[in-house]
Amino acid sequence: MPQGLIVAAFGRHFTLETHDGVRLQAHVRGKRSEAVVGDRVLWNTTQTGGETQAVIESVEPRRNLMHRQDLMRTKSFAANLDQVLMLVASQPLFSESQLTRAMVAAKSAQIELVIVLNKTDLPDAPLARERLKPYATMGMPLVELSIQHAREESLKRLSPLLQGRTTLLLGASGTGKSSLVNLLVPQAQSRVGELSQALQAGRHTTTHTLWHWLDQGRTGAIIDSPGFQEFGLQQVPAADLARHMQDFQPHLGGCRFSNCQHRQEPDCAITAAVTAGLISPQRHRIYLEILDELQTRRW
Ligand SMILES: Nc1nc2c(ncn2[C@@H]2O[C@H](COP(=O)(O)OP(=O)(O)OP(=O)(O)O)[C@@H](O)[C@H]2O)c(=O)[nH]1
Ligand SMILES: [Mg+2]
Ligand SMILES: [Zn+2]
Repeated sequence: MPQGLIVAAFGRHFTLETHDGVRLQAHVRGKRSEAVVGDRVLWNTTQTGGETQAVIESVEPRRNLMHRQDLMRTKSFAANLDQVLMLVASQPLFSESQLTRAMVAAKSAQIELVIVLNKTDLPDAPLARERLKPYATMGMPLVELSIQHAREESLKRLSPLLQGRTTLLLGASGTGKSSLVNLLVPQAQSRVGELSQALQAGRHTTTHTLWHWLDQGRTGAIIDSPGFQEFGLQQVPAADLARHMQDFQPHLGGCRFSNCQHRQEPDCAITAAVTAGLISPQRHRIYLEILDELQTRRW
């Protein structure tokens, strides 16, 4: 059976790319649609009403899967990734909770994450940089861009990061994910939203996850995804949350109780690190917010 790559997902319908780079519309056999963008699949053809159609027979084992799990549903972003670029913007000022959630999801899936601050041309950029300081301090890779106003410089910073790798773009609506795809792959012509409209109507310009090759040799790829608002982490066991917080890691193991939840327990190394200014109070607050969520899960 030939192998293919899933390059777009629309519910139960997919676009798959063959070895020769031909793109075909395909659907999955059976009721469950398990394939996601980035999946390698085995496929076949069937005849329906005189038409030849591609059918996905099975999904090859995944190297990793980036997904979020809300209380009611699981949303898979993409599979078999080398890294995630998490886009944040200065206007409207990004949510640190969303950033942290994406970081925890990537860490628990063992996928590297790079923070990209876009729209540094806007007046609120210094505010965004201030908010990102703890992330730089904890050693997160951080890239600053102005896709709209410094195209050449943005390209120069991005290209070495993306060559030969599969990268998922993640971020709230309007942060510039599709603008970034258009900068890198001009023939992609992804729809870019009018910011004011997109925000007022709560609309997402990009509605589907889409794979784009970066080079003729098909070695590097960038995956555009729709902006998210909610980012549930129900896939993460509550007891694992602290070790997925990069700035907590150096202090773990130092608490008096081995099952310390780092709330208000005596001799807690994490709250001590917050008091000592080694962990930002904001990060600790977000940790507690997520922990509460995970401990009230319904199953
Ligand atoms: N000022 C400024 N605006 C930018 C920059 N990059 C992108 N934009 C604008 O931001 C708006 C949203 O950009 P998109 O690329 O559609 O954002 P997106 O992340 O793909 O949004 P969704 O598809 O809804 O998730 C557009 O109006 C872009 O022109 C930038 O560097 N500076
Ligand atoms: Mg988009
Ligand atoms: Zn503790």
